[in-house]
Amino acid sequence: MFDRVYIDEAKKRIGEKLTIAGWVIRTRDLAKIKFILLRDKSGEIQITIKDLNLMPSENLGREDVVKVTGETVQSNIANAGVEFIPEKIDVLNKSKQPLPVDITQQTQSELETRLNWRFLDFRNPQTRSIFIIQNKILSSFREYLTNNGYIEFQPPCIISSASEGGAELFSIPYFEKKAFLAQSPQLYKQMTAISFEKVFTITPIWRAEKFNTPTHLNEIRQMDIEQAFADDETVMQVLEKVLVHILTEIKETCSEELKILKQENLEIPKIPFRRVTYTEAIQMLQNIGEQIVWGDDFTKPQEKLLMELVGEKAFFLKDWPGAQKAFYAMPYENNPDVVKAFDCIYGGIEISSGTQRIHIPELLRERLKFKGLDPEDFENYIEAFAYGAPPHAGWSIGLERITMIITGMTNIRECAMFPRDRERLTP
Ligand code: AMO
Repeated sequence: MFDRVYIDEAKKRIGEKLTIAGWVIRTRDLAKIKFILLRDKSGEIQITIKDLNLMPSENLGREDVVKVTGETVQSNIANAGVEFIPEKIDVLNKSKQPLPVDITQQTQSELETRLNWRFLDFRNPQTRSIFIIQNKILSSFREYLTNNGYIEFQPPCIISSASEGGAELFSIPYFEKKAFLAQSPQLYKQMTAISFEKVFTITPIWRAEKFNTPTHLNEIRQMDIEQAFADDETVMQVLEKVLVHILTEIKETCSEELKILKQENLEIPKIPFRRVTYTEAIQMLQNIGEQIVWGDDFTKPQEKLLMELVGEKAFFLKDWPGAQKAFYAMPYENNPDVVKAFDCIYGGIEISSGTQRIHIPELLRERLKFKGLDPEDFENYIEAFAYGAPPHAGWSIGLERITMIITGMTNIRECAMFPRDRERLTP
């Protein structure tokens, strides 16, 4: 068994014989004394070597992996107030030198280089902080929904038809048939919600969008809910609570990481978030001279402008033109051009969107045709609503987008461990 204690624990257990292990951050040589700064997942400690016979025969370099047995002592000189005095130093593995990326916080390598060497970049405190926060986003999302009666479901990732519009699908050969990578768990969450009532999932999805932007990837993780006996307003209220829960958890448990990322002033938006209708938003933009007409989608800069005009970090944009939203969005009875759909804008970008769904088979067929899709391709899904499907609604949060805003990143690639974009398939 590999017996060792983490550095943060070793720092507290003064005077005990212990073994620690980790990576060499740097070494320093004085005439009769040597220092190794050692890092593991819990922290850093200075190892002070007064008996030079203990030094490994080969010089130690950055990121060499070592195991050290010795004891922690109080120190007036070391920054942390303690240092580790070794009895034995074993080199477990050497690292090639020089390192291809700088993993200290002093100088940052180019993003492309860091992504090429992602496993090393994970040792950079800023990158680590992004993914520790992302982990918290996921666990607090799951925790909130589980505690509030939602069941986690597992959608398939290989599907036979589009759900969000045909243009963005990756197709794959599937024995004698053609299949696609899921672009959303949409159809499956509806089919589970009309029986389980409250469901959620965290799942990868793929979009074959050709453009390269700071807010788009071709593979993302979506955090979705779907709820029966619900309309758009019901699930907007769930979204507000989920977002506030996630932010509160991060504020309480990730203060160190927020500090490293200079986001310690993370605000928790007040519930209820403001609801701005699509029509009001168009008027706001037109009033300041933006070129936009009713029916257009907002550009990313216009989403940012709207945030300034609305004056809130988080708000909803609701009641969209049907042409802008997917075929399954429920139209208003008295105004079928407008659908019960919403986006949540947070930190100036769309982090989530949702709708009340159409639960009436005939209306669904009609809307599919209106969107230029063939109802025949969706028969299996449409049939699900012919056997007592309650009104239902749901939404999806893009994991990488919400991570961007919370961690203050301007490029979404920073927020995917192994991003997939138009150019990048490795690592
Ligand atoms: P939508 O297509 O708006 O809706 O996606 C929901 C959320 O997923 C994220 N997202 C993306 N993030 C990065 N790169 C992309 N290419 C990308 N595409 C989407 C965004 C977006 O808000 N089924 C519906 C949701 C629903 O109605 O329940 C859907 O997928 O954060």
